[in-house]
Amino acid sequence: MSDQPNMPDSAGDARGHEPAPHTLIDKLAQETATPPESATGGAWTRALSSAVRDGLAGRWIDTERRHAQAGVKRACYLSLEFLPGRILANAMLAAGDYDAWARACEDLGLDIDTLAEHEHAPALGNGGLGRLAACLMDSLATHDLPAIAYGIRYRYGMFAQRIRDGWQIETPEDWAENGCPWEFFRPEIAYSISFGGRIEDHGHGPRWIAAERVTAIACDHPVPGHATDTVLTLRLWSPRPAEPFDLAAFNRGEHRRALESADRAEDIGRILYPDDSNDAGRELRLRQEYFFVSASLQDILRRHLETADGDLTGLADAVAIHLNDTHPAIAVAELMRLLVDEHELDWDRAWALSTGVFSYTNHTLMPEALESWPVALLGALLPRHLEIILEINARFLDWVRAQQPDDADLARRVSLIDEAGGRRVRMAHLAVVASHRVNGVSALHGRLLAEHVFADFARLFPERFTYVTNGVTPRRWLAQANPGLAELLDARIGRAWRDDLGRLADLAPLADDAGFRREFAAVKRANKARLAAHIADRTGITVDPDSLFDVQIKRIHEYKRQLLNVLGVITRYAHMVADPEADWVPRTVIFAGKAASSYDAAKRIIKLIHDVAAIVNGDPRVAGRLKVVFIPDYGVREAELIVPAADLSEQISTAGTEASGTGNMKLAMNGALTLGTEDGANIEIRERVGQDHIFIFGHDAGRIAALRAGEDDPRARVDADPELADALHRIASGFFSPDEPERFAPLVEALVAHGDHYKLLADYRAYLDAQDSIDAHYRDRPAWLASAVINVAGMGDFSSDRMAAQYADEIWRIAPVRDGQPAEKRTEKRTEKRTRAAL
Ligand code: 26W
Repeated sequence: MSDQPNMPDSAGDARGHEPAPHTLIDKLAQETATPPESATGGAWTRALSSAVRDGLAGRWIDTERRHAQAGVKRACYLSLEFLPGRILANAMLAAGDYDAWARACEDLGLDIDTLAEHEHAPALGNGGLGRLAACLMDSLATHDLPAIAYGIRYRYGMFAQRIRDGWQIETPEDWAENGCPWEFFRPEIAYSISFGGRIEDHGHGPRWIAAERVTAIACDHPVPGHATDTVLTLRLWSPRPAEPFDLAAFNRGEHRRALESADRAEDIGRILYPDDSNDAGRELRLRQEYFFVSASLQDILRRHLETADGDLTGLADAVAIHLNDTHPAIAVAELMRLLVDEHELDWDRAWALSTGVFSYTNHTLMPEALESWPVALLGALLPRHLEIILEINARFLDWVRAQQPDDADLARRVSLIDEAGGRRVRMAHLAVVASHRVNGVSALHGRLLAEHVFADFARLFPERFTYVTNGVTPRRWLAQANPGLAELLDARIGRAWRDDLGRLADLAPLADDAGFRREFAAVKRANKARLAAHIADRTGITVDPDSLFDVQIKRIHEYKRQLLNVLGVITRYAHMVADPEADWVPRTVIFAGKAASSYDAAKRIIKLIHDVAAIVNGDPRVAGRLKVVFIPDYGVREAELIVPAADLSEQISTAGTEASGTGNMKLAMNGALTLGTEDGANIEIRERVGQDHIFIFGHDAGRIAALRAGEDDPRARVDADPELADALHRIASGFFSPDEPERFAPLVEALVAHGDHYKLLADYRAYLDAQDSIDAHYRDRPAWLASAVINVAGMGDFSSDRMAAQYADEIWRIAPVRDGQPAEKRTEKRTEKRTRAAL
């Protein structure tokens, strides 16, 4: 690290620059060559970021040194997505010098919050899975757990969402356009990654003669722990062409062609793939996966060999390698290739090491999201890996047949190759076969994995299957996003909740304290006013901060059922128009979320929300008592504004489809009541906050499965419920889209004519009934506020600190490192153990 510009070359300057106005002025000169009198806000932000970053550098170097000297086992987290959000404020809060920097800024006539707004966050993920990776890293760092995360440095992250005439428009997200002060390119940490070509075997074992090579360069981001010296590394790989361009071709005048191979290399890091997308670009996606996996494993082995005198036998005691979903599953074949072909281990020893190091978290029950690759594509791009996968499969299936000789079909079902309809490699099966732990992300999801998705594997390897319920970091989602509530908590229950969220339980008795409820309500009101101003700024819509803020914020997907919410809004609107004088509870229904660019139904739902909003918001009979808003460009930043202002959190996915959800946790932690199905972590939230403080409705996962198996008749449901028929009719007939009456016909047809796969119609009535109970509860102000307080108090278990501790103890078997020694395992904070032999 010492050869990096702008970093102190000795850890002696560990704390870097102290917060002072003159430091900022110096930094302004060094970073931007601008005098204070002509500096823009952006320039000051660069100066501040640079000063804060300097403070991290020494601790970052020391952490690396401490981990190396302690010789402890380290977790390596492989993830194709990371959504860290803005880093500057978080880094200052972590170091405990936010207030001091704020004062330094103030002395210069600058507002620190305004400066922070200039930061462009790395948006390197689609949704929950990417944000979970960031929350996990925050917790690992805060609790001094030795870990490193690996991913891709996408040049363009998740697309920016614009709304034009109610439709989503995707535009490239150039997050690093103005430079990112938090990244450190390390050209000296570089690996060669091969693609294509053929295998030769001249009697000394197979040799891969690759057709193409790309270099992976490390680009490191610091992940500071809070109130500790630990700073972990997020290492993102950036591709470089082996040759910048073909000079001979260029000199012949073939300028475009001269750049072709360089472009192909750069393409690997060009963009983050949106989820659920089409077949286009699938080869590029596989190239991305292999690129980052190969670089990461080469890095892991190099570091291990450096400290283990070239001996690989202790690998599984030195590293744990975690597959964040199936996206990095090609790592299994790559590690075997490195161990067998490059390091000349025999197959059985290599396989024992592999199953010793790998573990795998699944994040989705959607069959279409379980990746599989055509055998032909994988063989063309990674010929040696295909051979290795086939060898793993042959040995595995031999073993399976010996285990279960009576089940003739079992081998077909568990095979790594799906032979039906074009041969494909099932990446999830590869991950399961090679991992000593396979976990779900909530209790229900863990059970559904073991009973359905991976049922055959759970019978073969019962000891592997477990679950670790997701969690979120209270530092970002409470302390940083909701400073008003954080201050109130500090005053009433002390500061310990920040790294021991279980302490929130101390709040429960205050639910009965009218004075506390008033203070709590004042914080919520201020957050709602802040959001109302943001909504006015972004959408031009005025909303009433005293109305009930009802929010559904997440990726737009049919399984998440934003459309059920819209049906509820339409029915409420019809009721209001029919009886405008009644005493309606004023509501603001807030949506935010992105639709995958190729997902037509999801994009139509966004348009429907806008069309419904235009009619409802403008109807004088409603008189502002129902407003619908869609906040564009949902991401970590928008979530930080919306979450603290929510009264009601809609978590209404079809039971058995949402693996966990983490927005549900963030919202409840900030005092929103949940309106949810018996899905994902909603079930565990109910256990913690109690039946009376949450609104659970609808069919459970078992009933949904039964409906899908044939009992359901969507048309009969519509015929039996005139309000449902009316809501659907309004959508289908063009009531909200007179300019194009057919616009939403496909959405209604999916429900009525094509089997209503996500069972909106089956849950519609129960959803409306639950909404009615919510209105009644909201009218009783003290009761509602008491419920909100009880929700906050009950969220102790949903900290990513608990999640990180479980991964560390039960899956990776790593222990915290402080001051050069592995620390005592901090078991006292653990909640009940959840690993079982079988679920
Ligand atoms: C095409 C590959 C692909 C498929 C799905 C890429 C990305 C995805 C998702 C968007 C994965 C995802 O974010 N899953 C979410 O993970 C969260 C963290 O565990 C869970 O809380 C959510 O329930 C789950 O949807």
